Amino acid sequence: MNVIQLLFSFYKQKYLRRFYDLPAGLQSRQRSSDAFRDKIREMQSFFKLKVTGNLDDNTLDLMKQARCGVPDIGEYNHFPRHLKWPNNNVTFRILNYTPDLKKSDVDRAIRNALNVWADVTPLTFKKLYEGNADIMISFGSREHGDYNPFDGPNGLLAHAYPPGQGIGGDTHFDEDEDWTKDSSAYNLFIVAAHELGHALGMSHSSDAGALMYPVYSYSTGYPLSEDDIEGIQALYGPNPNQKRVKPKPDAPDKCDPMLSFDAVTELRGETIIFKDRFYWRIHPQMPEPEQTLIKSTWPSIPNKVDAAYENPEKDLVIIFSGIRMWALNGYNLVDGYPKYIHKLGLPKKIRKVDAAVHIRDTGKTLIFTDEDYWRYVVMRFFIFYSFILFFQCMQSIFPRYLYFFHEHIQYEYSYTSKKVIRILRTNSILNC
Ligand SMILES: [Ca+2]
Ligand SMILES: [Ca+2]
Ligand SMILES: [Ca+2]
Ligand SMILES: [Zn+2]
Ligand SMILES: [Zn+2]
Repeated sequence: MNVIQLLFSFYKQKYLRRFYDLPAGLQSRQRSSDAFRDKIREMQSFFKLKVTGNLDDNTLDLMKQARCGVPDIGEYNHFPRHLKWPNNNVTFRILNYTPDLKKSDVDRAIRNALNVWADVTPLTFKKLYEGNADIMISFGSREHGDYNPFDGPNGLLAHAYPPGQGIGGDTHFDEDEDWTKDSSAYNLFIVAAHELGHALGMSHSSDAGALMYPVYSYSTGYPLSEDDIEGIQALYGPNPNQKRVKPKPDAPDKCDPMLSFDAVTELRGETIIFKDRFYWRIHPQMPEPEQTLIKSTWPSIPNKVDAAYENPEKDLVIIFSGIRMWALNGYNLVDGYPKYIHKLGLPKKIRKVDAAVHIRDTGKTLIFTDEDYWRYVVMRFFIFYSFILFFQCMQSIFPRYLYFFHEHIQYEYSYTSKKVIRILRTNSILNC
């Protein structure tokens, strides 16, 4: 083991100790490695990864993501579960401010984050400027007074304590992060809404679409999912004023018979399927498709992908959303993007791409738009079959076939014989 491997091994143990209560300093080597593997399994099952007990790439990738400092396993939380504030009028106080933002931006982020929860419950929040409030909010770095230190930039972003006396409800943000009101670094409103969920008694959710999912991701719009709303209403009941909120759509169910896709592409032998804020990754060696939030892998790509294709000769995947496109090399974003789709020579009136595919045999890329179907050959376009207008999405898995996905049906099209040879359900590609 070299120094880097050794440091990394310490880091992984720390992660499992912090979030999965891996006991520190067990005597026997055998027992300690068994405990380590058990905790890896617990973590893999929480995050719905394949449960192997091994630190595979997916597990390691997750460990590197920025997240909340509260443990994932409720029973191992330092406090009993299902704590709540005894009355619905909760007080809060902002003890200090981050220099990263204007004071008024911090006030607004905290107020909006509290409103997210007030919208769906009978809770009201009163701001105090002195004395002791139920929820004391502060920014600090490293050891900041609760023997629960932060870790410098990235990694842990914030933590909060469940309702109760003293430190209960208190919410701390890591000042070593760069706090923003947009997506350029960590968005204070989103992190605050998550942490204040803990301060009201919520534990972590393993639903990647929930606000209470422990890993940070940026999104716009109302941040609660159905899962979050059920959780908070189980504690406090619904809002008697019937404030109508539109929850974020839940993570799509891969076996929903009516499932349709937004976009499909290959990526170095894997298949990537975009749907809403999520994508599935299908690897030939993995029995189960893996579902991840788009934002947690590519924070700058919008939550709605219109089309995508792989150009294997250039080892690039092009992703379209609205009038812009992004390029990936492997899972990494390529510098110099996003670019406008009109750079491809599309007419200015085209505001989005419906589907795109690259045909390996010919080295040509086909781009579909609302009104027309284009074949793109080094800045030249010409009209192709008109029936394809209706198909939202397509891909080629095997060199001889194209798969046209239209709503919940897929058509297997042989472009050597130029006809549809099989009709399948869209989600058959997801093992359903
Ligand atoms: Ca308190
Ligand atoms: Ca940190
Ligand atoms: Ca800072
Ligand atoms: Zn959390
Ligand atoms: Zn703290």
